[in-house]
Amino acid sequence: MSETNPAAAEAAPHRYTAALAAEIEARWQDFWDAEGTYAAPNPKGDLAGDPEVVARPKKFIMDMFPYPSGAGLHVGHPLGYIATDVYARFQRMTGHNVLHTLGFDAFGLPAEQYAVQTGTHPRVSTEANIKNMQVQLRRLGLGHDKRRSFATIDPDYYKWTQWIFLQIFNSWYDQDAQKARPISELVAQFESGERPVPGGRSWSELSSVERADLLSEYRLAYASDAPVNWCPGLGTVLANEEVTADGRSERGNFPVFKAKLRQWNMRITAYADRLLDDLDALDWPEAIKLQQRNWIGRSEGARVDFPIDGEKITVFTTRPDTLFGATYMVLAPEHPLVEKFTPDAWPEGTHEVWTGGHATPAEAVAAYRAQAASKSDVERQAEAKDKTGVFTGAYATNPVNGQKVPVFIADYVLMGYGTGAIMAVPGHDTRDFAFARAVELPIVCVVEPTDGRGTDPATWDDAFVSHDAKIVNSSGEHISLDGLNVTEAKARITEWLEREGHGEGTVNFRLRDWLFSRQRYWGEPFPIVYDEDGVAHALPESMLPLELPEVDDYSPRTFDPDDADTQPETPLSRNEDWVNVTLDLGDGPKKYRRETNTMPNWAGSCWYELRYLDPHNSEKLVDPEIERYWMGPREGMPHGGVDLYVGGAEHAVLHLLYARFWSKVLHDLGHISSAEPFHKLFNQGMIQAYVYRDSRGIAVPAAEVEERDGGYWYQGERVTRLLGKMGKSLKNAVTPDEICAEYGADTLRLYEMAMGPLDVSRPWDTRAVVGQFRLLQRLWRNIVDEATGEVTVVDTDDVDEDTLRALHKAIDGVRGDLEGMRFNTAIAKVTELNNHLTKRGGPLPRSVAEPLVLLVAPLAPHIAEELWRKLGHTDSVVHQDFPVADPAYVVDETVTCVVQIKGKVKARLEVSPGISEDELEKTALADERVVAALDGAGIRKVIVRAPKLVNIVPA
Ligand code: ANZ
Repeated sequence: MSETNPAAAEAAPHRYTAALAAEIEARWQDFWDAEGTYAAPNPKGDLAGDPEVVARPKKFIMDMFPYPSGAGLHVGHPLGYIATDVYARFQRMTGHNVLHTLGFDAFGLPAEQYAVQTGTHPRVSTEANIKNMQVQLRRLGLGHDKRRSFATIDPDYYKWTQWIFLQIFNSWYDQDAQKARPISELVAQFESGERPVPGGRSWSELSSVERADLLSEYRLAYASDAPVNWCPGLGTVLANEEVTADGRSERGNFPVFKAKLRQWNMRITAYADRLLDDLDALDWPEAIKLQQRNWIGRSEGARVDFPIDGEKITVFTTRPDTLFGATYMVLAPEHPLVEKFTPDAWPEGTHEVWTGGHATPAEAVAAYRAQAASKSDVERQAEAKDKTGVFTGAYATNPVNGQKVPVFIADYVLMGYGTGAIMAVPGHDTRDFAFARAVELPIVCVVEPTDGRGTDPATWDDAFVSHDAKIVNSSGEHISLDGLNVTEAKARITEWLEREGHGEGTVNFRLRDWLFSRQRYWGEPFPIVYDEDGVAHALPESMLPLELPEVDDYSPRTFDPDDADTQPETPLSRNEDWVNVTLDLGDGPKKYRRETNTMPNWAGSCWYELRYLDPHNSEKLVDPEIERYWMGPREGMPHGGVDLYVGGAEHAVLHLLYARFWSKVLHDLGHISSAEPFHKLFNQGMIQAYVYRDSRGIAVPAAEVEERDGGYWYQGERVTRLLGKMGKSLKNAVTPDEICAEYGADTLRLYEMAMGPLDVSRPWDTRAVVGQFRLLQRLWRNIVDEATGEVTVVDTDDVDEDTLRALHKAIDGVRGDLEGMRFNTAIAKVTELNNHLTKRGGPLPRSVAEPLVLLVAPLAPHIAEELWRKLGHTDSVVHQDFPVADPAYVVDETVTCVVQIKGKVKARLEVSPGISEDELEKTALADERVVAALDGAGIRKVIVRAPKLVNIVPA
């Protein structure tokens, strides 16, 4: 493949071979490191640098940082890193101060699991993995500012993760101001009486525990006993975002149960509206915005109170317009009011299907609750028709018409959504319809069907669901909605409910608070201690970082994956010396117990962009001036943020939502000027690979498969080929190291960028890599004499017109393509130019060779640096100006086409030499002189000789 023929090597000792590429690449990588070529200066601080560079426009370009796994990289991993590197290099060459670096996201489950399996400390294996990855990445020639790199496990870094946690803990969301404020300001409001203390007592009358409990209702980070996702198989609780649609753990695929456990939460729901609204101004793929919108799930509707025994049940509905059709109510089985309203005996004449055969309502409720507890939320919400439930024996009153409606419990209503109670409108809600049919409840039509089924629900097979129809059967003593459309009726009834005190318009969100504790060792410890009353206290900043203790047993306690009744145990709790401490938190030494949960692995990636800006600052997480310089709001970026963030689409609702939330809190508290972390987001595609399987379906080593006779063969046996993921388990992983050894990093970079548009997934094909190697060989040969190693360019102003056109068109095209991240078409244009020059032959004029090298520089930086120096330059190619096309050579050259009618010249047209016959005919017939000359006469025949002649024969 690469040059191994000894005779050829002797004839051309300076040919671009893999060996030469390796030598060039290692040499320039060392040089760049030594010179700090990619250092991006800050306006101030320890990374302050050349004010002239700082005065330029800036670009902050970022990758989703890697998790340092033990398997190392395959060629799929660096796709995005190469792309951002090409883009960053182009930006440097177009006059920007570019910040581009890469850190490591190094806390989390895999390191811990690996550590448990092998008995090595997670820090040891993680640091080894980081080293290994750094070697692999360095080999690719990525232009990172290494002074700014860090790992999330560095105590200097997680000190600030803990500090941010405390900022969140020590703040509350002021609904009036629509922003987070310090909790001390809330305390002041309670103290002064400006804000009444619920329950009627004054702040000074509350005990420390009562005060802590009250503040906990407001804090943006708070501990609560709400039901959480407990995964015995992993031994930890999980955030909603980490649970799959079928109620299992995203990692490990274990069952997840709802359990009541005291856990830390982040009040992300306070930001639901802003998280939605601010999406609009972000330059993100629409698909990701949509996923976030759906996850946040804003529903407009109303809360309606149904009186019952002098109290009320409040429901959330998106369809208050259907209130006249509410013929029963359903509470979630766990709803706290169920016991309260359940009577001792069934009311007279209660239907058998309503009681489920139980002797008393209490018995029916208990039996049903037990059954519901064993199902996941997803199972409960499944579209299957068999909706189950039982009557509680209680009746409430529909406020709009005074009708008594029976109250049921049914598991299709979830406790965690809305108010955990619904008004059931079986005529117009499919789930309610199914349930009403199953237990013989009345169904009323209040929205006139537009599909011809008529208004008698007895004849229907399903609910009639429409937002665009007329309201009927909805007149009462106090209000009538009849004849209104759905939207008008919603407005009218909401206004009535509010006026009469029966409810109010409201917005409900699907988003839940973010469960923030994990029962793991390998994560950031919480900077929280508990006093003897169990009240949580923040550690003062001076005690940060709170380092992870060195322990012997860091393994999580896992359980039978199916045993929902287990309880998590935190590894840190086994370490009594660390857990029990005497601290002086300002009021003298006292005994405390440390929080023993750790933070989820998302914490470290929630704010890392900020630390890249000012990585060594020991006073602040980031200096405000430096943050404003790199990330502050500016034209077109009203919330500020990173200029370009590239990574996989799988992070749509986890990392990207959490990071946005933390940015907003830090922004509200005045620590940063940006209110969004990432202004532009780009999702790269995946590099896929062929998976070859034998007749048993077992993957065979892809590298050893032969293609012949239209089939694929492995050790004499025919195998099948399918496109799949790349990885060790499928025996098709190709490492960047292999490709670098075979051809060099520049070839690998070009190949990955040339495979297709960056956002599209593409199959890897090792055999095709050589094509890009040949391009670099021809480029080299166009500038360097392979026998002597000397450059062959000549200093002359005399350049042929064809070459000037080819050059300037390439400059123009490549510039646009690199700016637009169309790296594949940029490479096609470089190839076309290079082919033109190869065909042209002869020594290249310097005025052509130099821009050619500059065009290549962002894509294949090592060979470009080498050629640039060979061309006599003493400064790096990295900071040269990218060439600018001369427009005179970019516009297409034209030829004159003569248009004749009956042999007489009527017009002359300037057209492109490559114009098609069809297009030329159309252009000629549309020309106004031709139209005038024809004067409405029909056409018998048109003879076209592109590009020079059109002859029209009128009818
Ligand atoms: C009456 C009604 C009539 C409803 C109708 C729908 C159609 P989204 O859009 O997802 O917000 N609902 C409310 N809380 C619920 C809970 N905890 N568990 C299950 N279902 C619940 O859905 C809101 C609608 O879902 C609400 O509007 C309520 O049913 C139901 F023709 O109220 B509706």
